[in-house]
Amino acid sequence: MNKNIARLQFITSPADQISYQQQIESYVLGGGNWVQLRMKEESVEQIEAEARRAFVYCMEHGAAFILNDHVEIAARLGADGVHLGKNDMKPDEAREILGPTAIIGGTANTFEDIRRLVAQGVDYIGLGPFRFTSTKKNLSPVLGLEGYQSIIKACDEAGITIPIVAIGGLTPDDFKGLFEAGLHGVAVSSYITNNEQPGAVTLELLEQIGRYTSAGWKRIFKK
Ligand code: TZP
Ligand code: MG
Repeated sequence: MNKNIARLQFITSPADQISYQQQIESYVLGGGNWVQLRMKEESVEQIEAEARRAFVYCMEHGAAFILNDHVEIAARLGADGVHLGKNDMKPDEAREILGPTAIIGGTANTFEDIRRLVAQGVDYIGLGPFRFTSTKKNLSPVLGLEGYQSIIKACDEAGITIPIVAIGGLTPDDFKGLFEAGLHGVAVSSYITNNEQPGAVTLELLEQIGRYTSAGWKRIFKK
């Protein structure tokens, strides 16, 4: 099954100046096609209402809609998928509920995490954090570029080819090193939400990523 895992994934975060829905609309209108709705402080009812609105918008605009944590809500809506951390429902259990076509992502901080998640049937991995970020509480140890390089090397040696997406305090200056290290993509929250023009900055990020992921660049880089 070909599940298209985007190279620029947007993750919502609470911000004074811009609602979740406005964040999503700006990112999608800026060209983005992968939204993860992440709401940590709100009630389940609020999350479901927000998710319903966001999912409809994403569907109408051709973007994948991934819900953080809440498998039951994702199942009720028919969302494209879920993203699960260590303390959430296990991916194989989520698969039972959501079925084979759903996209299931998992959070990893180590190579061992990746191995476990692959065995549980996830479709992509969010590996991080790259650096400190206040967007997430209870942050795992920071990996830095060297951390990514050694984990990707271990994956290569183990024959693990699952798409891995970097996350945590990312800015476009980090992208070149991460794509050179073999990351499939990047997940960004505050760099987009805190920007005065979240749509325009999304387009810039996509442009930057295109430079590092086009076939031509890969050929040149591999030499
Ligand atoms: N998981 C690891 S870091 C992080 C999550 C959800 C937050 C990413 O947000 P930001 O603002 O891009 O650091
Ligand atoms: Mg979670």
